Amino acid sequence: MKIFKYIPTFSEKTAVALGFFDGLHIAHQKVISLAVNSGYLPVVFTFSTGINCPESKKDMLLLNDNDTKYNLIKKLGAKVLVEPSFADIKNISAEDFVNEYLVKKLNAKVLICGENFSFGRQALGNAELLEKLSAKNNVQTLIVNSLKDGSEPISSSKIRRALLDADLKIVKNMLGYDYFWNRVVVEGNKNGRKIGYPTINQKFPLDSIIPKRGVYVSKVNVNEAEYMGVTNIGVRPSVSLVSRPIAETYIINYCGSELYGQCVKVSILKYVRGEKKFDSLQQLKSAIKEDLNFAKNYKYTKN
Ligand code: RBF
Ligand code: MG
Repeated sequence: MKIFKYIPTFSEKTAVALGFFDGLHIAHQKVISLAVNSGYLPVVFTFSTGINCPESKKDMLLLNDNDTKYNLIKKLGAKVLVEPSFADIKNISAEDFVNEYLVKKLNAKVLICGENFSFGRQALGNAELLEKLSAKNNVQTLIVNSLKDGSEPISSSKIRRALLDADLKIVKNMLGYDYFWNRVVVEGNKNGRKIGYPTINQKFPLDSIIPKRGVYVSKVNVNEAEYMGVTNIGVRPSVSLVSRPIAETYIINYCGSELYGQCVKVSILKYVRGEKKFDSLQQLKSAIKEDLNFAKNYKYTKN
């Protein structure tokens, strides 16, 4: 998949899936798959945020790191990702966005978006206007209705809320996969070894959502291998308090080398308990032992 940080010009006809796509939930997957299966060059058009950010996305904590977002989009079969910064597109009128950028530059023959899609200056363009403007250019528009989990429409903000509540069943139903991160392993305080449970430590980026604090059964991918694990998301009140929660994962049956500096994928599967302040390392140790037993008995089902 080729990534452009600006809006390129294509001679090949394209199908363009439009959206912010945070979390890549099943409705996003459908939007992108329609582009992939269109017969045209499948392009995903999104934008990156920074200091310049749509009002609707201010203070929004993201579900995916950029790399993860790219990988998920790539796995769906997109061949091109166009990701200008929001600052570069925010002043384009809805008309120019469609006529000049999507139709002329990207050579779109099909446009696909979700029903809540908005675009153009002041986000005045919606799916209906997109359809109107593209019809004038003989371009087809496919508008994907929100999908439902039971009676609940699926949305990234509901997934965020469910993660804050550690309601992983909702999270998985909406995402279509277990929530995960794929982040570099950083050095910890090495206290885990002292109590017999060495962990890999991973930080949450400042713009990332942090799931509810506490202990989770997790699945860990190290290189090609997959392990079960127990992950604590927290500030370690019993040992050495940190100001911002980190994720510490003990990998069950792992006896490979140290993983510092490597990216490791950790998926959280099941919430076990909240983080507690223990009075002694001994108490912490036996709590972790119980967490481990819980994880070992946990029956992981793919769906
Ligand atoms: N630290 C706490 O202060 N309270 C906890 O309840 C707690 N639970 C944990 C559960 C698991 C499965 C793991 C791996 C760690 C937990 N920790 C907890 C963090 C622990 O203090 C930390 O991993 C070690 O001190 C090493 O930094
Ligand atoms: Mg550690």
